[in-house]
Amino acid sequence: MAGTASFVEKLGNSVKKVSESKSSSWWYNHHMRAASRAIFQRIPLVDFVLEVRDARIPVSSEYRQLRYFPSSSRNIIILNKMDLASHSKTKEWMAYFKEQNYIPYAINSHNKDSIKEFLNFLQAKVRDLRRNTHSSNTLTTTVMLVGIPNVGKSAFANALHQIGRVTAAEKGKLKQAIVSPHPGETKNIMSLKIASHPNIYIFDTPGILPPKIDDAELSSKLALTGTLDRELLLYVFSIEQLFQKLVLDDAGAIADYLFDQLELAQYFLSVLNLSHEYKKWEKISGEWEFDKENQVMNDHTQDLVVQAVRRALFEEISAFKGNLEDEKDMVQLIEAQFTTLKKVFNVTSDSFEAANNIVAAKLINLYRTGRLGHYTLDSLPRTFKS
Ligand SMILES: Nc1nc2c(ncn2[C@@H]2O[C@H](COP(=O)(O)OP(=O)(O)O)[C@@H](O)[C@H]2O)c(=O)[nH]1
Ligand SMILES: [Mg+2]
Repeated sequence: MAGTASFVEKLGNSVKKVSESKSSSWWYNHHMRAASRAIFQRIPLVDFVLEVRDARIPVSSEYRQLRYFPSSSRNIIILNKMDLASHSKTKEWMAYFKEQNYIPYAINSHNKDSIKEFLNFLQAKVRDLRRNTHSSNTLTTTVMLVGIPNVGKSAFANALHQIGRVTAAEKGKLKQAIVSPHPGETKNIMSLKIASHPNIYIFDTPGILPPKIDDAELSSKLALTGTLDRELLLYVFSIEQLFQKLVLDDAGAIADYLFDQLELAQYFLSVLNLSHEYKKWEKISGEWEFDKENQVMNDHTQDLVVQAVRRALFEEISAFKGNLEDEKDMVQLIEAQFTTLKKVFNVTSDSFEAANNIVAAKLINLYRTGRLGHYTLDSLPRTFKS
C-alpha cells in the first residue's frame, strides 16, 4: 500500500538502527540461543508441533527456524489472537494455508469455546496418530508449542491445561505458565497436562526470534503487534544489568534500545486510515465530553475515552479531502489526528514532542488491546484466489 510505505520504511529503519547499533542482534543473546537449541533437540521427539502465530500477521510471525524440519501432518499452524485480526482475512488465510497443504487452526486463547473446540480437534488428531502408527504401547502424547515471542503460547498452554483438566475431571494441582504482555517472559520449557486417558502433555517454550531481521516491513509489523517491543529489554537484560546501565552509562544507552513510539503510532494510523474499520464508528454520538474536572478513572471512563477516540478518528478521516494514496496527504491527515487526539486524551504537556509521545503510547495501547478495530497486516499472495 502506497500510503503506508513511507511509515513502514521509517519505522523499519529505526528498528534496524536499534539492532545494528549493538554488536550483533541484541535480542539473540545466550538465553535465546540456548532455548533455541533445546527446542531443536525436542522437535523430533514430540508427537505434535503446534507453531503458534499471530493471526494479525500470519506470515510475518512465522517461526522461521521450523523450516529446517520437514513439514508433516504432525505440524499444526495456530493462528492465535484471532479476536484482534480481521475475521474475513483470517478465513482467507486459513484457506490459503490449507491450499499449501498445511494444517491451520484459528484460536482465541481468551475464549473457552475456542479452546474446547481445539481440544476436540487435537484429540481426534491424537486418535488418528495412534491408529496409523499402532503406537498403543505408549500411553502419553506430547505436544510442543513453538513460536516467536508474544504470540500467546503461554496463554494458549494455560487455557488448554485449565479446560482440558476440567473436562477430564483431573484432581491434580493447576499449574500456570507465565503469561505476560512483555515479550520473552517464558524462560524455560514447561510441561502441562491437558488431557487424560490417554494423557496429553503440552510443552510451553520460550519465544525465539531469528538472529537478524533486516526487512523493514517485517520489523515494522513485529514492532506494531508487540513482538519487538521495548519490553524485550527485560528479557535480554536482568533488572540489575538495566540498573547498572542506567547508573554507569547514561539514560541514552537505554534509549538506544527503544523503538520510537511515535513512528509506531504513525504506522498504525496509516493502516487505519486506509482500512474500512473506521466506517463502523460513524454512529458514535459526538457528545462524548465528560466531566474532566471530577474525572475518576474507571472502566466507564475508559469506555468513554475509547468512544471519543473512535469518533475523533472517524471525523478527521471523513473531513479529509486529500488523496490517501499520496504520502504527503497521509502525513497531513495523521498530524491532524494527533492534534485532535491530544484534546481527546486530555494531554497537556509543555513540549509538543512530549505530548505527541503520550498520545502515541495511548493509541498503541488501544490498538493492541483490540479497541480500535481488527486489522490483518499481512496481505495474501496476489496469485491466491479464495
Ligand atoms: N486478544 C488476545 N490476546 C491474547 C491472546 N493470547 C494471548 N494474548 C495476550 O498476548 C500477550 C502475550 O501472551 P503470552 O502467552 O505471554 O505470549 P508468549 O510470549 O507467546 O508466551 C499477553 O498479554 C496475552 O494476554 C488471544 O488469543 N487474544
Ligand atoms: Mg511465554
